[in-house]
Amino acid sequence: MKLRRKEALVRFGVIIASGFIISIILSILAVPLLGLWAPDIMSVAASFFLGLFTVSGVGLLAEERSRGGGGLLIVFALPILMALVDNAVNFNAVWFGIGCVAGVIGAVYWIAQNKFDSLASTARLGYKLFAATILIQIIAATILLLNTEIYSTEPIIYLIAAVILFAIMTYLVGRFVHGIRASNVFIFGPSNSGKTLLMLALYNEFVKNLGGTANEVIIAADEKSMQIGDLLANLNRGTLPRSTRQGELGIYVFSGKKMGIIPVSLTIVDYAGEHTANINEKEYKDAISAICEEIEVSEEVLNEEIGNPTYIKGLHDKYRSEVGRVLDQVVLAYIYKNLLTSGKVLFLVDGDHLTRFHNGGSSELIDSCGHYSRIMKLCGDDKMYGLVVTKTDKFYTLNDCDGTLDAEQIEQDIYKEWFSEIITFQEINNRALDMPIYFYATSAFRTRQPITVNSGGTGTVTPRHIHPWRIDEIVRFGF
Ligand SMILES: Nc1nc2c(ncn2[C@@H]2O[C@H](COP(=O)(O)OP(=O)(O)OP(=O)(O)O)[C@@H](O)[C@H]2O)c(=O)[nH]1
Ligand SMILES: [Mg+2]
Repeated sequence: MKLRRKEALVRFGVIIASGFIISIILSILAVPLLGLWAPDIMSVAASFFLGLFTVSGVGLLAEERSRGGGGLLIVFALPILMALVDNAVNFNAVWFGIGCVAGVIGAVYWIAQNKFDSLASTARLGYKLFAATILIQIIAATILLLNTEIYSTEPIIYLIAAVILFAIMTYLVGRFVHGIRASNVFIFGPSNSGKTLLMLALYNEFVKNLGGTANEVIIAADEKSMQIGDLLANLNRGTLPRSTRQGELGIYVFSGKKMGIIPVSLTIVDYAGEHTANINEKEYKDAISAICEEIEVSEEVLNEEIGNPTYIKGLHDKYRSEVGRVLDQVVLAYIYKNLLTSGKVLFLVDGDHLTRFHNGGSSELIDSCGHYSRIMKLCGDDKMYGLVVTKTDKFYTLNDCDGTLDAEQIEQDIYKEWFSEIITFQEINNRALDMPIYFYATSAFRTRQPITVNSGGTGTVTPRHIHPWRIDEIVRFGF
């Protein structure tokens, strides 16, 4: 479920309405002035940029995070377009058409690459150049008027009003026309939060439904035991994945194609040890310096490449023992970099905290949500976030719930019963007005089964397969 869906919708409605009203007033104010001074070159430029940003705005509707901005540009463009066409001023149909075609080419290219950030930049640039063209014309027309007519303050008042309206609209465009690099999803979770099993469940979905393939980068004494094939085979034999040990790192990158063409990828990192508390720029820089001291590589290169699993693999192959000595720093730098560059981030919340809520679990939740809220601030509001409660089968009977409605009801219940008391979660909830934040409950084992864990960390479990619940929703969040 989406946090604060209704309030965000109302806010979105107000912004769209503002864009529409600004556009109507601007049309009324500007059209008479534009009629006074509109040399061909200005009409050509204005028509081209109008076509470009309108069509780019339509393209932005294709992705949730950019939909509001796309809507804003469209409702702003329509009244002005109609006023220009109606009054036959400043409108060149051919160049408007060329602008639209350029917009279509840009939109198709960026959407196919899943780079809505680039599409949003094109749309913002198109809008700004259009606004600049119109403003230049209005200023020139005002100067003309002041020179030819008996002194009158009217054109100056029109000009000031137009400047103020464009300033407000430019602020709205800067604030709300955004897109994300939607193809990258990064999953981040502390120890024992259910990363390995969630990874296997997602692998299942990816291979079955998205024509997916996996790329694994594993750094461990026994690399084979962390490979997906091995983990699944062991599960099939009744052995749960063992806990990831200190000095081990698994990066699993799943790539697939949405609707057969749009590239999508998802990265999940499995590692031991806690990194939630020290995700910040200072720790990142310290980690980069520490790695450079151990391995002969320049800080610039490392800074550029540390988020790339293939680079880490190459580094590990070349400097095996050195990487081993600074593995913690490599993991931290890798996580930090991916949090910043991914379009979507999922934070795992260990469902075990809910099963022992009054027995220390609530403190753990306050702590995790506090860190996640801080990381959201660090990563910015240009992304989509999700909070994923794992192991839901441990505190809910899931067998009967197949429908989405039932599942959403369970999420609502969990939200109300446990999270409404967590003050740091409330902070995340407050952030949900500025950026889309989702709240999910998932399970790797829909059918609740006794899991016995022996002292070695491995155990036997009756279900020998991942039987996912709400994992498809996580995939839907990503793509
Ligand atoms: N009942 C139930 N148990 C789960 C689920 N997911 C994980 N677990 C259990 O939670 C423990 C941790 O799961 P992992 O998937 O290994 O979690 P992790 O985050 O990779 O843990 P580390 O590698 O130790 O950091 C194991 O004992 C799992 O059996 C789930 O959906 N349902
Ligand atoms: Mg693990």
